[in-house]
Amino acid sequence: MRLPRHNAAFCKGCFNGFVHDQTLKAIRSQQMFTKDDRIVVAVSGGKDSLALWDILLKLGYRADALYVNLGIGAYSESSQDKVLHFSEMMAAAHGSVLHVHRVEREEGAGIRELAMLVHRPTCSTCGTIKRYQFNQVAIQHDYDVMATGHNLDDEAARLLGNVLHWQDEYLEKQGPSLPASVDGFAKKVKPLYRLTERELAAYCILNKIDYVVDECPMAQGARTLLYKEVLNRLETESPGTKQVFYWGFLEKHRTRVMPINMEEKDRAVLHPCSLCGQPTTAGTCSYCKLMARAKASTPH
Ligand code: Q46
Ligand code: ZN
Repeated sequence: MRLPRHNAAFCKGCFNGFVHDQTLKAIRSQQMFTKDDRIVVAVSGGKDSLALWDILLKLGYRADALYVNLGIGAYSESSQDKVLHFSEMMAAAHGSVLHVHRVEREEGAGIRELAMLVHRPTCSTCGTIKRYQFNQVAIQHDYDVMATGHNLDDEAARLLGNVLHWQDEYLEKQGPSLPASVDGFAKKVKPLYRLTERELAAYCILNKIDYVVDECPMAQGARTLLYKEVLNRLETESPGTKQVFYWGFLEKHRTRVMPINMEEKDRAVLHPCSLCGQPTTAGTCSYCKLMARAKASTPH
């Protein structure tokens, strides 16, 4: 496996060592969690999240997982199959638990139907529901931290989007470790931010992790895909561009006092939702509002 950005090439054993080292470096340098913490990994059936679950278990961390079935036809069924297969073959041997949440069963309709009922884009409806469910499982089952499989490509593309539109508020909050700002909000971390999509796909293939290759059908045409293409083009011409861009941002970010101020700002404005108790800036949280609107629009 050639890694031009590190000016190196690895055999299978050394490549696995490289992936594990990069993950450990991320966990330790950002103080994400320790061996005593209980972690819940957000798995989708894709390469990144399954690789993350695998890596954390092999490194000896206490990692369970949550899969949210969005009810998007064949895509959701095949991604759930991959998650169940990994859980039975690998995670169970480590005593790791998989939680499954089915949107159709719990929220009464699939993500596309819910989005139509509330007249909102599917991805924003999906984001609200996933954030809510992950946070709820983390709190209910007493997990210390929630981990997602976002990789270097995801984070660099997101940074590019935020910079292009000068979205200061998002730039302030972008980072691989978001503290639990108030009681009722789980700490969120991204331990794969030092690894690229290509490296994680290779890790899955080398370690026989079967993952769903197709992107979610709703992602087609998303801006992020365009930003990834542009960054890949730059990376081909000049290896290391993505890491210089994103890691450089983190380095500059670290030297500012922003994260502490953000935490204080969040503490000041968040309080429990009047219906479900999860933290919100309004009287009722966005999940409860969304579900109330969906219910009101459902034909009787
Ligand atoms: S938001 Fe949109 Fe993704 Fe949800 S509906 Fe699919 S593409 S999965 S990260
Ligand atoms: Zn609520």
